[in-house]
Amino acid sequence: MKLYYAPQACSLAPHIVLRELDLPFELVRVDNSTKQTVSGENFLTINPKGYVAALQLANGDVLTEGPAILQYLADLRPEANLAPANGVFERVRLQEWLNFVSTEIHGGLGWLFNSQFPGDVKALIKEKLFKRFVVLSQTLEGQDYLLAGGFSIADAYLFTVLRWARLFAIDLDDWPALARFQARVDQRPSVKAALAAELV
Ligand SMILES: N[C@@H](CCC(=O)N[C@@H](CS)C(=O)NCC(=O)O)C(=O)O
Repeated sequence: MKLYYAPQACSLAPHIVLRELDLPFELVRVDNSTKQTVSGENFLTINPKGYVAALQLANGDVLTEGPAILQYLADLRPEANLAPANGVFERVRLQEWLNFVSTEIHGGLGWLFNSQFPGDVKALIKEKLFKRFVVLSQTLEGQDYLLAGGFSIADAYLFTVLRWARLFAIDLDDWPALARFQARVDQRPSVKAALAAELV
């Protein structure tokens, strides 16, 4: 498998999960401003949507959209328990979190990268985002991870996008359960290895 990624982008989540699962993979760095891979390939021929993450499978198929990629990977090694089995209620709970992280947290923080948005618009975005942080805190005050059963792909995703908070002068210490969550996930060997690999 090939994971098309950009350093510190949302593609870090499937990168962490590939390492959690100890699956063989190749990392292909994409320059998001030029849409070229490190070897000069036109990334738009891989993913016409033009964004990471994209996962190319051995048969050439390309899978996009973080929550889909994460679930595909987790199901390759069900024994690692990064996702409850399909067909049980907890899987739907996982999907509920994946969607929340995608639309409310990834989406919210993602808007803040837009340099064309004026300060007052960004303030409104932050106001909404902080309400979502309260929702996350309510769960993470009572348990270490989003699912009661332990670390899952949703945590890899949440950790990835919450890392961007500091870029926008958002101090996660204002939500202590979130700061503790970040510190906890940051300690995982898969996370350390993925971050180190992306800095190269
Ligand atoms: N809906 C996509 C969004 C992916 C996304 O936002 N990727 C960002 C990096 S975090 C990106 O590559 N942006 C570049 C662009 O849109 O040109 C997903 O959930 O995977």
